[in-house]
Amino acid sequence: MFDPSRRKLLKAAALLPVASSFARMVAATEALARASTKATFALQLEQPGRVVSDSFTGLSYETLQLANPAFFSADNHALIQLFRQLSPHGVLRIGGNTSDYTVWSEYRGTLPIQHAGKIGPQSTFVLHPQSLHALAGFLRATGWKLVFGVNLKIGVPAMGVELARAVQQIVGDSLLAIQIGNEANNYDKDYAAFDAAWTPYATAIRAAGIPIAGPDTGANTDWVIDYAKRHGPENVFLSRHYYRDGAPNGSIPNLLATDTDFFKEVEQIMSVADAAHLPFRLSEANSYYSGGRDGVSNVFASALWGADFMLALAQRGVAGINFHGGTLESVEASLGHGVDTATTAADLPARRDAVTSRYSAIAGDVERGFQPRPLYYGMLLAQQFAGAQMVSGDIRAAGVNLAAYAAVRDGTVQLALINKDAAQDVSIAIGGLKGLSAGQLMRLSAPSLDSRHDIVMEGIDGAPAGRAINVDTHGTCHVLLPRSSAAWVRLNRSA
Ligand code: BDP
Repeated sequence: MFDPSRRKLLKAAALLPVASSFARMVAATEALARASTKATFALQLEQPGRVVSDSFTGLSYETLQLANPAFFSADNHALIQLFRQLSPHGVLRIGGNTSDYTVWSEYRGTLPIQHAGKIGPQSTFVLHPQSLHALAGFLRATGWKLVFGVNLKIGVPAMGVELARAVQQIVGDSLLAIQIGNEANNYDKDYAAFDAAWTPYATAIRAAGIPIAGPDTGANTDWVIDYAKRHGPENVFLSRHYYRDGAPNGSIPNLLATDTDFFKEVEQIMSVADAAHLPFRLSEANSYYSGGRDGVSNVFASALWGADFMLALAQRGVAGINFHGGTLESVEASLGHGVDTATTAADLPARRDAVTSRYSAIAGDVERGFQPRPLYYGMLLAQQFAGAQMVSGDIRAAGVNLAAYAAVRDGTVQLALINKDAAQDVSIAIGGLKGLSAGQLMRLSAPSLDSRHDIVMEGIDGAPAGRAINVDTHGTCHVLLPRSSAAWVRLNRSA
């Protein structure tokens, strides 16, 4: 017979483990709060800053990636999905060392033989129209714009113009700009030599009604400034590259320490770019050159770095960043290395990793499919700021390696809190939020800083939706941020 008291008992018993795990969770949170270092982030909502470009997020690939027309193609649904999830208005840059060793299959003029240096591509790559047609389909399917680099190093402007024309005809409105040469500061003797080689290309490409950008230098700010002064108005944006250092010097602590000197250079460029009313992009960037550092560039630390780095740039008014990556084969060829991607890895994620360059934000290839790398999640966090207006805030973090950013959009306030400290949990009091009530907090976390997989960004990808968060009557809200983790917060205006 049905016994209601027995049913109640059973129900209560069933809830016991839940209750005790809830109690454990509360106790753990309280313990964390007691043990954590206190920090404050005081917002000045009345001091709005830069508006973050809608097309802030970007990726960069070697021209050699186009060797397989099935890679950037309207049929590569898995890659299209990952691009679209990353940004509805992103920028794909095609270039790198292999762009300066690319010849256009349709060019009928004579070409000099390009000699290979010690580092860099060891042979030329013949680009066929089929790859550009496929790329056009990929761009239409993703909604992304294209920045495309032509070969300056070979010194044949006529071929550069023909290729630029073909790109424009084939991809149409998806073309944002043509760049001429990749890191010419690594092969031209000085700025004057570069300018002399570059000018015939630029003149002819512009005469054909095709937009250009540049100078796409490596780690060189002076050339960007010289170029802006001489050619600023001819360009749709200014560009240079960034890598923290070479792969042999890479480490997690190095990556997570702020590169203050570089931001000074960014500020220098921005003052010139602003005066010329020109956007400035890091058209190619990543953690460590020479293809990235295994165990650093491809682990969770790179997500925290990527989010912080992007937002530090956005705060300074930089218009965008293209993280370099792609298959291991394409990137290693850009450095003059052949690769053997045969792998014995049993599982698919590891096999995809094995065929991918170490710093790439997306792993995989046409054969094995694609998956996000940790860096991808950091980019997703920063992408939440696209189109928003940054606001100033004062961080007091008592020795914790903490980064914090705020922005406003349609009356809502959003925050990115990034605890890059591997040793300290932090309890942050965010002040200056009068007029705001409640919102949502979404965490970005992983089992550890060196996790290659199992990254969770709440609010996306079937992950938990995040949790409610409140602003108190003093206009303060409190966030507990465990070491090596980040959070994104969105707060609404009080009704
Ligand atoms: C940049 C090059 C790119 C390389 C990268 C690297 O433009 O082609 O793949 O360095 O060294 O300088 O990882």
